[in-house]
Amino acid sequence: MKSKILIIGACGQIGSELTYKLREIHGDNQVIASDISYGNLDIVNSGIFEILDAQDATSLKVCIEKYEINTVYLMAAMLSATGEKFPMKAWDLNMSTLFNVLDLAKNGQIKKVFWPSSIAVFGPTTPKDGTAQYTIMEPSTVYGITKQVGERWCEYYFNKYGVDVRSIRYPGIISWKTLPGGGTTDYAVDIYHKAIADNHYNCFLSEHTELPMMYMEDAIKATVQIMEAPANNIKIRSSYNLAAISFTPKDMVASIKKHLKDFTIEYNPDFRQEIADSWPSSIDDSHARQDWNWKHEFSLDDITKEMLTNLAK
Ligand code: AKB
Repeated sequence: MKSKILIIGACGQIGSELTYKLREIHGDNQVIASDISYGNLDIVNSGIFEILDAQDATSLKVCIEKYEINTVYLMAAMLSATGEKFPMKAWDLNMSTLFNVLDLAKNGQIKKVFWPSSIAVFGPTTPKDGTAQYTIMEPSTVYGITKQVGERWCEYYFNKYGVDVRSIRYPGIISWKTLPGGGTTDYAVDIYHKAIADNHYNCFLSEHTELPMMYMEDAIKATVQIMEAPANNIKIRSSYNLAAISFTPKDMVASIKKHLKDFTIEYNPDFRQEIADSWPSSIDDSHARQDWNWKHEFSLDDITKEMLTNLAK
């Protein structure tokens, strides 16, 4: 089956880079980028682009039929920090878009679905170090609740209706091309921008807050890998733990100082500290490594070098 792909949320941090990568692999005309607004002109002008509100089931169906789409990457979501400000909006957006996509797949109009989950499915009662695939999951953010519930529904649609849905629990993702928006891990991107602009950063998390993180190139590689793996290799139909590295803001400062020796930081934790404190410090992703050969490449120092070099251009 030749893939005809729709990316929902293509203007966002992961959606934009996924669009470029999938066009490289499948060809420009095979990949339709869509978003609710013209949020990223590079993406809008980079190939076929549709304005699409995936909360509206009819508009989504029309778009799927117009382009004879068989594969959907549902990257639109309200993230953890914004979700705490607008709980019902986060619930409505994150759940309705998922149901709209899963239902089209259940009816046979879509053959394959990618849906991102997150480390936010874990909560304050989850063991923090080397968090296992199967463990206590009592998320305390609305975003985490939507991801946990979404995982259960993905598994349900696979078991009951045979929907080929695949998912990854992304950690914080670091990239220089498109800014993240509304997440708790966003500090790990902001810090590089401010390092280049001001040689100083005002950090909204405390210096010892350790969180799982990953460079965008690794995240895109994992996304492509899980979607290309034979269906039989995908043993987990809720969502896979996925990990690369874990570090604290203090570790980042040490890494940045290797390039910018006068870089300074101050710590002023805000409401996002409580969210970060409820998440794991590190993740055991051995199932992803076993089932579809996942392996990360980028260390913290690799990421720092890439970020500072590209942002300074
Ligand atoms: C967030 O911080 O909300 C996201 C995530 C970890 O899913 N980056």
